[in-house]
Amino acid sequence: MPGPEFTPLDSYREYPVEEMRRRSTEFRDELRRRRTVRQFSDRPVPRDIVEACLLAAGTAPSGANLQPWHFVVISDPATKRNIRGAAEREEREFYQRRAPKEWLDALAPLGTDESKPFLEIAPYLIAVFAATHSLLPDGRRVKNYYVAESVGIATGMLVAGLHHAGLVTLTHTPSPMGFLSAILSRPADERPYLLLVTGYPADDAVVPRIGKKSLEEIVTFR
Ligand code: IYR
Repeated sequence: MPGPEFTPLDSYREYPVEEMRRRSTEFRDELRRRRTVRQFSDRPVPRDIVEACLLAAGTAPSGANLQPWHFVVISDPATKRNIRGAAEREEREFYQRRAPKEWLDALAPLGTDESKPFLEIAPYLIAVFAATHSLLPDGRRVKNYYVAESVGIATGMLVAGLHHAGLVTLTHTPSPMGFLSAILSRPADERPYLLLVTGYPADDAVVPRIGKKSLEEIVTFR
């Protein structure tokens, strides 16, 4: 096993406190403008923009730096149609049979239902997979650690990056989503984590009137 190798931390930048204050509030306000959108335009998005956002997501911290994520970027119309068909089959089951009343009550303010036309309309569907194992450069297959945490952080960074670039996303979690592994031919040690619908919003897109919790509600200082 090779020992650790270190290099100076030359990427770090310290800012004067006033500049830190400005940067933190600007970032807060930028993220506060982000909304989950369910009505997409079919306008194409240059692939290099999505690639830059994926590279940003790939900088996320991960257990033992094993980077247990894989992103499948789907723009092929036939694959999108397959995914929509499979997702709507699961969602119909969910809304008409599987979901307990309590869950449907929690979803009511969002106005969601089993119809998922955006899966065909949006230019990109980014299927995020979480890998239970990694293949090292030397060919060894090792177990990944803190997979859900690592992939969750990377996905959050991807959502923030796409928003920052000027796109909108929908974090879609058809349940169960095993069909994504089959349609996208992913190996058994990769679990579908979520489907990130990505593109421009439709001109007439609307969003539910819902809010975020206050600082007092989400934070305790002690
Ligand atoms: N997967 C379903 C239901 C759904 C569940 C939750 I929790 C949401 O925040 C939103 C939707 C759907 O996509 O409609």
